Amino acid sequence: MKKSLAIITILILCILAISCGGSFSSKEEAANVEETVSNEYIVVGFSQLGAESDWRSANTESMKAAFTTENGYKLIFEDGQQKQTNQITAIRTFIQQEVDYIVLAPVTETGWDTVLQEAKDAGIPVIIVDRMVDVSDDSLFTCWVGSDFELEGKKMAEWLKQYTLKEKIEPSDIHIVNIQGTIGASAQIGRTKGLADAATENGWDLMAEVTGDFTQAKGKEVMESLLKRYDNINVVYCENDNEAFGAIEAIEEAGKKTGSDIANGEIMVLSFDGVKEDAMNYVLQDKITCIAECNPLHGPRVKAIIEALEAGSTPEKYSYVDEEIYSASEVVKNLSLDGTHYDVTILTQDIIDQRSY
Ligand code: GZL
Ligand code: ZN
Repeated sequence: MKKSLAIITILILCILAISCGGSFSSKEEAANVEETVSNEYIVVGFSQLGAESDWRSANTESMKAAFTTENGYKLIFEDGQQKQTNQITAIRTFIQQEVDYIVLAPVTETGWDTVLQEAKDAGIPVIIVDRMVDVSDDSLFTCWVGSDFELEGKKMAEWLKQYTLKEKIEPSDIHIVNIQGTIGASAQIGRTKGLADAATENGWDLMAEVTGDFTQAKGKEVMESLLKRYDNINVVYCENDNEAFGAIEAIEEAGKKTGSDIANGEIMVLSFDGVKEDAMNYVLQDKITCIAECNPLHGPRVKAIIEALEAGSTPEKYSYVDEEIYSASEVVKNLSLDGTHYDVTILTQDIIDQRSY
């Protein structure tokens, strides 16, 4: 679009110049016109997967705040409503519009090869954000920015293991269900694997894995059916906060209480994301006992990648965002995983107030 925008602008200039008798009435007008020509925008087509969660809203805000006209960008935003077909259509539209860059937040990992090949054939760089794409040829995208989802799952499972050791809870007394995210999304694949491997290793009773599609409504529906199926659930692993909100509603409507005191009949809720206000406030109230953060602020990172590409340099192919683990419980203060040390952030209102999302 940058290219054709410049051509159109120059054409308008010529018409203007001829119609004004070949010159401009004032220096100021010429400067204004000059400004228009130089005011080239980098046009970015962003295919966002949906608006299913607080995390997704924060992610969208971060991208919109980065790609403003003040910063020299024109952002074309398309919401895929959690359907891959909508995202593929959006990418094809961006190609027709001759955008300068395509940014894709893919709903699931597979099924992108054909449309990314079309973008490559059109000479438009593609940057993947958040979840990963599983393509036959990784030259089909230029860069990826996101989270290590399996590490998030491993951190959460390690937190639970430390908790059971400190509280002297037998591994076989952990009766856990997993309300999974959208099946096939990298966040679901990684978080599910992190728990499943730990359950096997530690001897936990992982009774069910059912998708809640990262939404509050589905999370509640799934929790209601799990409570009917099992009378001994004492840990609920939710693959995002919005599912956790739904699960907590179902648990409370069933006359039970969520909290860390599983020895006294409370149902412990574990979750991912950590978007304030609601989720982090739930941790302060011990309605959610532990959250593995998932950082949604990809806007500045993608902007830096585009600026690097514009300057002709080659940014890292894969860049991971840093993420914490939060709990109000003082029982577990740090984790060590594969030789790496992670401090648990013991959550306070001040910490929540200082967070930017
Ligand atoms: C994770 C992201 C997930 C969030 C959910 O990076 O893909 O999708 O954890 C969101 O809240 O729906
Ligand atoms: Zn430390």
